[in-house]
Amino acid sequence: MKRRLLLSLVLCALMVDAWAATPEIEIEIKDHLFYPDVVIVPAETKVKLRIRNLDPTPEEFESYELNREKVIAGHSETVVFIGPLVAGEYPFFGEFFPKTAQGKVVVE
Ligand SMILES: [Cu+2]
Repeated sequence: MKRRLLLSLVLCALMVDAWAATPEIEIEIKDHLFYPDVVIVPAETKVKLRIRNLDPTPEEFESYELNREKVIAGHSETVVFIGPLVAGEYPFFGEFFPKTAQGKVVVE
């Protein structure tokens, strides 16, 4: 019983540590474009994307390669966690305005 408690305390500490170390990157959506449209992140690292939609219309952050899909209401923000990923390029787009809203995550 005691040993189990100790183990869960250690696991908990590790999780807090990993969470605190998660790098955060901000992406803005404005006039149906992503700023920046190229996001560079380190390989094998979990990354937090904070996506801020400055447009009055909703947008959906979507990426087949990242296996992520999330609607962001107008004038609001959301958080999407990605990774850990191997080096490469992972395109994303705004599903509601796919002609203009395009970008990619470059993992290196
Ligand atoms: Cu979608």
